[in-house]
Amino acid sequence: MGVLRVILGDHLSRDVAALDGWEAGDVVLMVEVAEETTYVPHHKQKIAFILSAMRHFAEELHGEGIEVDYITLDDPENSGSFTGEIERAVARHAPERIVVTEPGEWRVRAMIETWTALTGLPVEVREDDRFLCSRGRFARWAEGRKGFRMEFFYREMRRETGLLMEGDKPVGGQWNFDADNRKPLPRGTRLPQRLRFPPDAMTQAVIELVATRFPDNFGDLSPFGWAVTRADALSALDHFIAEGLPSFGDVQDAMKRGEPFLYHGLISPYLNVGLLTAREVCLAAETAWRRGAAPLNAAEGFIRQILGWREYVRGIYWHQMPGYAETNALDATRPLPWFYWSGKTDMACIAEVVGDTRRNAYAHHIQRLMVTGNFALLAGIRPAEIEAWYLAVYVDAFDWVELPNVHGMVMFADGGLLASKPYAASGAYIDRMSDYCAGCRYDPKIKVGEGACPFNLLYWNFIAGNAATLRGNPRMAMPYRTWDAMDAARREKIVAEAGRFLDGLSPDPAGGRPRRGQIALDL
Ligand code: FAD
Ligand code: DLZ
Ligand code: SF4
Repeated sequence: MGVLRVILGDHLSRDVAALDGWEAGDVVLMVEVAEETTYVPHHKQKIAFILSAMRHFAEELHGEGIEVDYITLDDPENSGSFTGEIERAVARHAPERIVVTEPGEWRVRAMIETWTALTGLPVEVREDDRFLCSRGRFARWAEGRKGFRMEFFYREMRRETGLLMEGDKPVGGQWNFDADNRKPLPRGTRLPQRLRFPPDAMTQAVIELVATRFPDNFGDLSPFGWAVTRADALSALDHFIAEGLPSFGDVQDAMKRGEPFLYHGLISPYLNVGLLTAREVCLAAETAWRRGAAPLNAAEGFIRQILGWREYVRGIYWHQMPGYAETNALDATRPLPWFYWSGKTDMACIAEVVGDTRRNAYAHHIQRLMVTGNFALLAGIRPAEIEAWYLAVYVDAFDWVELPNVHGMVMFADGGLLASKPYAASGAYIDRMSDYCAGCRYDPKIKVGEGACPFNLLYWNFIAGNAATLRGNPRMAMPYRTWDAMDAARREKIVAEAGRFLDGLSPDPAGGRPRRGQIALDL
């Protein structure tokens, strides 16, 4: 035969590089493998989403007359790994060479590098040109810089793509409208009903497979409403542009009990597996603004997330890996508290975000950053443990995007490469941006003593405990001035109470540590 074209679970785009130049006689290989479904204990919906999207994509290719060799997870001959399946496929098809698009993760890239020695065949790894910034382009931007600030990267990307530009000037005269995008949700706001996609027979079969194979994994499997085809993902995008985008900007950072989606796009899983492209999503938002269907602060805020943050974190990942994951600038070593899995805590904000995550395999950016993330930072959770949690629980989680967000943005474990200061906040932030505190046993206005919000205690304890590393950071001058001005007895009390609170955090209420892949929920 001709070429063995390998399509991984996040390569589900018809124009993915590995399919370029397809000819009759070539075979596309797609494999569901235990190694991928268990490298972290993924949320049940995440496994179902990826496997179902893979099966639908294979069916579409087949419909075009492309030969697809598709190995299911329950195939008795399945070796359980990408590498094992390459070896078996080479034996079955005797190809003259192997073509694959570069994978999204360092871990898989290292595997692919063994394939030539294993099979004796040339392996062509093609650039993933679905991203707007190539790895080479990012490396050129990063060269010689000490700190990588997203805002400067973003401006270059705006210039290069022409998105929201008038000549060489940003439309509206400003690059960034963030200052307009920090409002809490006004009372009585009527939020749009979100589009959900009832499982078809193929998805239903995958749901049953996941229920049988992964009964103890975190998260609800039903109701499952994610799109698993490009056509449905495009409908989800259209729906968001019409119903969500116009209000996306103003309340982008707001949080509300019982409203996990607000005006967010809910498109990250589709972008990340390839059902939608970054370019078409950005163009859809720009077109909505040009038609007058969305204000500029909304369109710019949304485009910045994709053209800016998404491309930037991917650039950081490939530029810094593999050493990036190993740093621990704040020497954080505490084990992950069990309530990240169970949701059982008196902190109403954490209980709400973990509950949303369990039900939907989704939480929006500020929930991830300022609730579960902020807590992990303030409590000094070991970066690798909180990273494994984020990689497991979200339907959109892939190492290249999860790691910089958690390691850099949340945990400051890279010492400030990605963020100029830690995103540390006390309870006042959560109180301002959400209605969570109204239903909480703690009070965000109490700083120390009976009823004090743990985020208040932990915030100052974090400031005190990390003074050696953070005091010299000019952006941290204000909190250190406030801390220094506090009377000594109060400072001592805060540190003592925070210490008692932290000592009470349990990594596993049942005693013993949870086994990877066996996260039994106790709700
Ligand atoms: P919207 O709010 O509608 O934003 C639109 C799009 O912008 C998203 O779909 C996403 O593609 C992109 N985007 C927004 N923020 C970021 C960002 N910080 N980094 C990269 N892309 C961004 N996103 C993932 O796709 N996978 C992850 O594993 C992931 N882990 C995260 C972990 C933490 C701790 C934090 C703070 C953020 C993480 N993000 C991750 C980014 C962001 O939270 C999600 O992309 C977003 O919540 C997805 O929902 P949405 O499509 O409704 O996003
Ligand atoms: C995340 C995931 C899961 C759960 N299962 C599979 C799978 O069975 N087969 C597959 O090709 N991909 C899967 N994926 C996505 C891969 O982990 C993803 O392609 C890599 O992260 C790319 O580096
Ligand atoms: Fe969270 Fe503190 Fe508010 Fe409770 S009072 S919901 S712990 S921020």
